Amino acid sequence: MARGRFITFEGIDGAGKTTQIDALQRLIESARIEVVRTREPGGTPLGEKIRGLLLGDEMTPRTETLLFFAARYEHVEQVIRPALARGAWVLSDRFTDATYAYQTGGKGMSGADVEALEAWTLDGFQPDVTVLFDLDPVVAAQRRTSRAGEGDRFERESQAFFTRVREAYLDRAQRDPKRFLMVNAEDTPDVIQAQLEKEFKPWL
Ligand code: T5A
Repeated sequence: MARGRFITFEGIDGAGKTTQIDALQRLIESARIEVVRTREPGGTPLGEKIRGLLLGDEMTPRTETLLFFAARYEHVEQVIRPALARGAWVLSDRFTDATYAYQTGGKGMSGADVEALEAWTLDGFQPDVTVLFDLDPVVAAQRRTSRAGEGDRFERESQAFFTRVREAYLDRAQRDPKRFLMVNAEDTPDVIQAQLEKEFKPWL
């Protein structure tokens, strides 16, 4: 059986990923292909517990980075690799690029340290495609404030923080243009959905 595809979705908080992952999941399932829909932090019972800590508790950026990779290692070993091996497509709301964007770009952790953790835990394992939803942090903040509640620990960060995160994502995309698929997240949901359908339909 052919190995499945591993697609990740990235962007600053409120960029519109969830909306589009729903649509892409429907498209792939309509071709009778198994889809494993997952997210980071999270994706396993242990990872979901770590998610609760990461989104709720104050901690140093270094602890935060280690916890993201601890949850990710479980996720890759228990869920992602087995799903790909049986031919499923894995759609993950965030993966390692988020650590480079948020912990390195946003919080100033060393990129070399993150690279070392990535090499140790993932041994070169990477998504086949990463869809990057690029959005002005001002627009993203407006979208987030239209939702109920005060948001998690990350969503309460400043606009300057999200500007650095966005720049770090764009830098990663520029360094690896073959893997990244850019989406202008200011387009309407219909336009973005059509772009993703056009991109992925030939793969089905
Ligand atoms: N994190 C994560 C790290 O710091 N390091 C890491 O390594 C990892 C893996 C996760 C947090 O953890 C951080 C990053 C995050 O801060 P989360 O709750 O999973 O937290 O947060 P998000 O993944 O950002 O989820 P969000 O729900 O905030 O954002 P989405 O999914 O991008 O946005 P979505 O689809 O919910 O849409 C937001 C709003 O905009 C509207 C929607 O209806 C919704 O109201 N919308 C649009 N409006 C106009 N035009 C469009 N095209 C629209 N698309 C959606």
